[in-house]
Amino acid sequence: MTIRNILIHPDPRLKKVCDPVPEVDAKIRKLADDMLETMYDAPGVGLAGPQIGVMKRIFVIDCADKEETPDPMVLINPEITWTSEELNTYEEGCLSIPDIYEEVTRPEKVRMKFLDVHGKPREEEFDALYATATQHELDHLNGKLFIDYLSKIKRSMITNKMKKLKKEKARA
Ligand code: GNR
Ligand code: NI
Repeated sequence: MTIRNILIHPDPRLKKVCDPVPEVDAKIRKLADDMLETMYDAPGVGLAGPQIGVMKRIFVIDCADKEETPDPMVLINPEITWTSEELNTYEEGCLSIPDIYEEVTRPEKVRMKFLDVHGKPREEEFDALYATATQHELDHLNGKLFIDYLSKIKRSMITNKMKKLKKEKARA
């Protein structure tokens, strides 16, 4: 397995709509392994293809508590089939926008259909942190970041901060 480099906002690849995965083959399974390793190393509760520059509709999540056994999930070509009317506000972060945390309101529960790592069609209901994370990751596949839910002024402040961070990183 390989830890891949995580792209930092702003990057044009984080703004693009990703392509469906035509077939869940060995290459996709290797990609999923790399994404899980990269997510655990970061560490984060989710990671989407475009965050490592892979413009495909795939993300991984693991929202298990630290004390619990790991719960790695791979979602390929995910689609929302139902959202609850009840909303939930969660302080979100993103590995592509390090050290920034802001409240985002989303449906409290969602159902998604997707292909698992074996290419098997599945449908699952997500709640709590799983619901927040799956919606945050699906947004990545559509070129959307959690800061897109904030005011224009907040978003541009965060973007400027990230531009500075990237310059510092390039120098180091
Ligand atoms: O690690 C992550 N934590 C998190 C916390 C609240 C809401 C969403 C997330 S996802 C984020 C990892 C990430 O950037 N995934 O795209
Ligand atoms: Ni993210």
